[in-house]
Amino acid sequence: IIISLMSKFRGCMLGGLIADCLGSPFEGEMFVTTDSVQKFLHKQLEEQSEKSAGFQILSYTDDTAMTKSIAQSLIEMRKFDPKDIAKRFALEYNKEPKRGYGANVVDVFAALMLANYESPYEPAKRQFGGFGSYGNGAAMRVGPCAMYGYNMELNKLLELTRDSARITHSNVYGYNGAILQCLAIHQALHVHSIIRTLFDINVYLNNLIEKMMKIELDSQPAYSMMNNNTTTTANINNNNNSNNGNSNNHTNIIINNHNQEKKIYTPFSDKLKKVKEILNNEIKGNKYPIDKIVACLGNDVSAFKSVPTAIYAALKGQFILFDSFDHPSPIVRTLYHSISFGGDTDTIGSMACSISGAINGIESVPKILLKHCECCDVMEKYADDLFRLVRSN
Ligand code: 8NA
Ligand code: MG
Ligand code: MG
Ligand code: MG
Repeated sequence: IIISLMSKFRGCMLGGLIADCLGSPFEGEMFVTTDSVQKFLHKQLEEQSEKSAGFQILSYTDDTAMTKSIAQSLIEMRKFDPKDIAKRFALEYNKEPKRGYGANVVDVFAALMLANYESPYEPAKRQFGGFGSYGNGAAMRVGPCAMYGYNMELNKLLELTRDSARITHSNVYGYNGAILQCLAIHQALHVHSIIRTLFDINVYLNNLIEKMMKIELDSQPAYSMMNNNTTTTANINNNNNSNNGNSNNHTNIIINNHNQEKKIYTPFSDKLKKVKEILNNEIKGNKYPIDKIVACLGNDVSAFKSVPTAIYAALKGQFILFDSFDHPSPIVRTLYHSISFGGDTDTIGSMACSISGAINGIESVPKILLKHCECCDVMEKYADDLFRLVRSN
């Protein structure tokens, strides 16, 4: 099966939307039972008329609100314009503040507005005592950058993505998380057929690990500054679950030729290697309980503990495994896995399903799920506009 690029753009955009809308009723719940997720999804998948009593239309949240702003800006400006994006973020927030934004990012919007969007990277740098936010708020909105950058040279795409992130997230964990999510979507858009074997998974992940390693090696000064600060490091490293073995240790120590110890930080690449190890074991039939996966990969609002989790959910959803939701569509299985982790369900789901949608195209998104979501026509239009923009360049 060959999936058209337009279908992949739509799948990416609408995959992100459905998981934001359907994931948000579970957002913030630490323990979600698979029973409750199954029941909820079965109800949403039931064929029923939109006019029937009790038909639920679910609202989108900040994930989609910010994705819309980036898409609109790229489409209207026909280039990446950080001031224009900053302005759209702030105006969108002022228009509809109750979309579930992160607790601290809203201060950035106020400061951007106050400075009339001059120096759009400055307010974000002042967050968290100058360390900047490492939340997943830049990663969750990166889909339009991956689509817009479909034909871009890799370095240009990385720069654009980093800058799109830095408007609100100046911490290296925040913007590198956004870069990883962008690369995951970008690769998914470039995959020519569906992912269905362990071999496909390993090719995809090896590619991602190779790119991420190079990026992280270039991020050493920023990583070591973060990791030498005890208070911020404690937040990044501590997992809520204590039985996570050595997953806190994401430093590799090397000895240089002067016999000095030098720490090399490759946190996201290391997490991707874990994702690969778990998936390889699972596809071969070994079982991992959900709490163990959560302890290892994370499920919270930080980019470090949600972007690799989303990539894992997206790839796992390509298979029907013993613990899969019994549904023929990979995007529905991806959504099921994402919500089952609990925590930041809408954002992990939104990131995971935009990857899955970019692999499998819009045909993999059940129409009935779209009907349950606010704003799906607009999102489809943005996908088409971005597609035309990429084709015309
Ligand atoms: P953000 O920049 O406010 O970051 C989110 C949170 O992460 C902050 O409020 C802090 O608690 C923490 N944080 C980030 N950086 C640091 C740091 N350097 N030091 C200490 N703590 C830090 O907002 P964002 O845009 O990154 O947030 C995105 C998430 O918030 C999304 O998941 C979105 O859906 C939303 N949200 C999540 C929840 C949830 O449970 N799970 C609830 C409401 C809203
Ligand atoms: Mg959301
Ligand atoms: Mg949200
Ligand atoms: Mg969220």
